[in-house]
Amino acid sequence: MKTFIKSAVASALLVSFAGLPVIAEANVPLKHDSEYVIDGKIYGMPKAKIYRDDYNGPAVVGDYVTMVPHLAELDYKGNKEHEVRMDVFSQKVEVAPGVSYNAWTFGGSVPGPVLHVREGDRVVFKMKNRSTEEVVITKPFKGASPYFDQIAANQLQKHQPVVAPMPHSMDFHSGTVAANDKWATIAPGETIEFEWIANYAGTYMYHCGTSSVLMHTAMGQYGAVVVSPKEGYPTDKEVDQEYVIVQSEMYLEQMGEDYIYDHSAALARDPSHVVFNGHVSALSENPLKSNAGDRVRIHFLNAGPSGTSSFHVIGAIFDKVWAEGDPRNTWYGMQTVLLGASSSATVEFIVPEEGVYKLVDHEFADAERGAAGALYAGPRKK
Ligand SMILES: [Cu+2]
Repeated sequence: MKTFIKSAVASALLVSFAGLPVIAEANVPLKHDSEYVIDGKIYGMPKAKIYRDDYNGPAVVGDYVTMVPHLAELDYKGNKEHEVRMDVFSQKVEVAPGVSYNAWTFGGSVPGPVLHVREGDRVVFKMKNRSTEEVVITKPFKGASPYFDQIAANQLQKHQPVVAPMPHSMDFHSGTVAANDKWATIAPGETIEFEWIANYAGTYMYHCGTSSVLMHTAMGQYGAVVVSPKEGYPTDKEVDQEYVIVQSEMYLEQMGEDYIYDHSAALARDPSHVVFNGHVSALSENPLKSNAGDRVRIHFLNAGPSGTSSFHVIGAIFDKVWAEGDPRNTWYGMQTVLLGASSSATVEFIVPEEGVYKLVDHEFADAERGAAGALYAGPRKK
């Protein structure tokens, strides 16, 4: 309570002394002495902690952490504090039939888990570097996060534990902090813990920021955070389905029966595969579902690491597009959305009738490398 009053006072002072228009105060209480409020947003997070412990529990923890294309429902009002863990470790994953490689992962999948929060929420994040451990993720840890049940139900990537000792880090584009502190690299066996506030609505990339960033991201270390706007999107009441798609490039070369990462191909921007949600078949084996007349919302992130994406749904037009997922950035009537590496858009369209709607990167060299999927629409129900 005391800290909440501090936040309210900080805003009130700004209004009375600076003569500024009314500034919304922060909705989550200030928690640490280092914190302060500007324009209703909280800055000044305490220093990250790096330590060693013997944690060997679930590698992913969080009530609002899911596997793509799912997005957890925010079943609370206002703002809250989220405890989230995404450990880093290696897994052999399949990205196309017969094509597997030893990926570096957050939480065991490529892309990593989707985190859903509301603008203004606080995230208390922990990550252990478990790259020296064989971490099994196909054994769900019930209750740790919806992610495990979804992984158990969808093992297209055929995850198998692999040991690959390596320093790693976590860079959340959704956080506004000193990167040298919070996004610090940790050695195998170390855990990093830090906090950030979801100050800005949007769909954001997270990735490993350890050098070579090109290599660490191309090896599989990326995912999406969806920060839903405090007041929602204007169409919230009309949306029937909400999905997340993450596009990325793979740079793999065959080595005997296996595939390994090819850094010169990554530097030359010559991907072997371009994928939606980590596998050439992710959204064709398991298409998105809807019904005729539904309004579908997709949070689409182009993780790169280096390519662009021209996202298109064959047979539909995006009647609303929010660039970067910020509801102030509205575009209308778009056939494709062009996204650079780490850019996102939240798109919506009406499913015109029963049928199959292909989802593609309309840069067809990428679609032919795998960036394609489908949405199946059943009969109209309304
Ligand atoms: Cu890394």
